[in-house]
Amino acid sequence: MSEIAADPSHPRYQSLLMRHRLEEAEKKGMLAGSALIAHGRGEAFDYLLGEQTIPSALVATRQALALLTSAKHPVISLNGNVVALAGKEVLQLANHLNCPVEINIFYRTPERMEALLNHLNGIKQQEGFEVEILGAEPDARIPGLEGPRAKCCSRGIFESDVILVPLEDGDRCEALVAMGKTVLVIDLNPLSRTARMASITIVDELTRVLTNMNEILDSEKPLQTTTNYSNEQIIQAAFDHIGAFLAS
Ligand code: PTJ
Repeated sequence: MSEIAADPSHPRYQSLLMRHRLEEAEKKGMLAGSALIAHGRGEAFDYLLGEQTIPSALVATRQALALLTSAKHPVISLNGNVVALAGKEVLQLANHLNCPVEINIFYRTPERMEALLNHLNGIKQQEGFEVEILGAEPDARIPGLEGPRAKCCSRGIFESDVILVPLEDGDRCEALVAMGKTVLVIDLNPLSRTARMASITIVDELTRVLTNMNEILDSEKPLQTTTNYSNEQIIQAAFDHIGAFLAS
């Protein structure tokens, strides 16, 4: 790691650390070719949000957690960026929730799957997490999607009722909603089709959301879902925040 990225007092520490994690993951063959572009788009939106968890995102985070803790078959879907940026935090969350994770990547190759599985299994062993890691042997398909990105596991994504899919693409989000699932997404871009399609959209940065979720699970139980929850209002609150930032 560069000297700057290793210094937590540096104002850009968090951002540099995330970039460093992606660089390392790229060397291990974990990432899609467009992973860094996707990250850059996320960074641009995070800048507009003030690189912080805005109040509406925290409301969405709590609602998502309440749905995950009351689900029959919760699952967390993982792509290359999520494993690279927050492999430990996401396994910690799955360990808390006692649910499986499933590696389900858009640009699927055997080499990437192996690199991602190795990385996650290493963290699991090191941290002593008891989490089932699915994805290596898909035996089902997400209806309405073409090609390798439709592949999934029956015991994971296919049979889940509530699914957390950080950094999802719009098509797949739509297909999962069409399967009748409650789809929880994390996306810094409130304009994305994913953000608009999902049941719950958390407009916040991935690692902040996972840290918040783990802290909430450590300190508050049980969580209650809000009955009059509106995803549209939550997304509007993110637009309002960005608008106020740009006007200031
Ligand atoms: O590993 P794969 O093959 O499944 O591919 C993963 C990527 C992310 C490359 C792929 O799904 C992709 O191209 O995604 P998109 O369509 O670019 O969407 C990524 C979305 O995530 C964008 O709307 C970004 O704003 C957002 N984003 C990027 N980094 C973060 C983020 N949101 C929250 N936290 C981040 N760290």
